[in-house]
Amino acid sequence: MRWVFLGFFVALNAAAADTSDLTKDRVRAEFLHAWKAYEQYAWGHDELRPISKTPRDWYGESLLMTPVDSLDALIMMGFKEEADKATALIVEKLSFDKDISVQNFEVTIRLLGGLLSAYQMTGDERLLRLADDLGTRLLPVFDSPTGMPYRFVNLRTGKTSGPKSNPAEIGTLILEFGTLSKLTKKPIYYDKAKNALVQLYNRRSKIGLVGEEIDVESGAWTNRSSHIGGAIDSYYEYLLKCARLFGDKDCQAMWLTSVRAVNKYVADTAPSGFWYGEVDMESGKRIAPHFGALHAFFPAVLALGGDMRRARRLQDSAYKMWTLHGIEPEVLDYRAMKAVYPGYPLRPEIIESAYYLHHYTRDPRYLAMGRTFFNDIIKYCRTDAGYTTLKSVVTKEKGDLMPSYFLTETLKYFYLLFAAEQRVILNEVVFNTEAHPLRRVMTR
Ligand code: DMJ
Repeated sequence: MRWVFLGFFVALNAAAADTSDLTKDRVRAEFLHAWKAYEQYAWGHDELRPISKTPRDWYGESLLMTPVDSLDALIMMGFKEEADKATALIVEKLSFDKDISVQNFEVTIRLLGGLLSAYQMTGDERLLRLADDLGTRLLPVFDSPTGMPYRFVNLRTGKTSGPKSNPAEIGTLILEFGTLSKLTKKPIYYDKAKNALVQLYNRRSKIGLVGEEIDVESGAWTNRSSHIGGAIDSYYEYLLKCARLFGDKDCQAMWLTSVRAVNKYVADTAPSGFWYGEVDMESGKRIAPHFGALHAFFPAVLALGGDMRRARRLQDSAYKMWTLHGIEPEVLDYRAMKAVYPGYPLRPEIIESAYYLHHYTRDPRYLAMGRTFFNDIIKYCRTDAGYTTLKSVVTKEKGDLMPSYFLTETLKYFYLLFAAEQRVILNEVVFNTEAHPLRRVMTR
């Protein structure tokens, strides 16, 4: 197995040494600009607030969100010195023995995912030990009457809270917990996450849809709104990716049934284009013509699933959403073509979709889209200390946060889109929902 890691690592670094592509170099330069700002103003903390130049910790104490989330991107882009420094910080300072109640979903996709991908790239056992410790501390979330996870768990005491959850938080765990299982040879991680996924799927409506909120104790839906946006999005992504990463046939069957229902009831055609809106999960009746920055992951997933026709059409619509104000809003009314929630928290999904579509079609239009996204983000979100969110894409008023996913997702997908020699990576890994590349673990 070792040669797989090393081959991967060498290929990535050889690729990073090639500086012939100007745009790729611009991405690297902007990544370094953001990373250096984190180093200068927030080192050792979760995230940077770039306007006030102050750190932000999610739970009072730092879990090193930005360094752990960014480590594989640093390695991938060839920033060896920075990667070594981040690794030293993580290994010396990161402890999960903390009396804090954390959100299982975010910690799984950012920290567990980041530790596992960095471990697979480097073979550094200390990262796997941290991942295993974290996984053990998160396991109590699954101790609900249905087996679907609670939203929060205290890392020290194991006390859980938050029974009202949603498909994204319940169904976006199998890639990380599954990989941890394969690497540690502890089946419990895979089994618990898979059971949660199946329990959720089994509660789909007669027409095959899921809602936006479910009680993990009673198993009853508490919000019947069905869509592909926040609170549901990555549940669909993980059904497909679980099949791809683990060859899990149940996941493949659940994905096919689910995407069929989504295409039948949630997809919508308006004068402005092809979209996916909001419907009632039981009747399929339309609730709202809303699509936003989070929904924009779906062209990538459709393309990964082989549905290039819908993927292309939806990406064209998402591009219209972006160009309406020169940067995308969090939520758009696609019939009125008006921003419903006008913020832009530096989200990556539309860039991720351009990357997948370019990978599968080689159509230069997706490179052109990528250039537009990149230039607009530089224009409106760059500060002298990294990048910041926008409170409104209409007024372009700035917020004060550089979320950890900006480095590991938004900039990584730009890099992958423009670094031609990196494109092969999509045939070799499965990206978790936080853009951490995971490799299939070969077991005898
Ligand atoms: C990331 O943490 C992940 O992509 C997640 O699936 C959705 N939200 C952010 C990025 O927008």
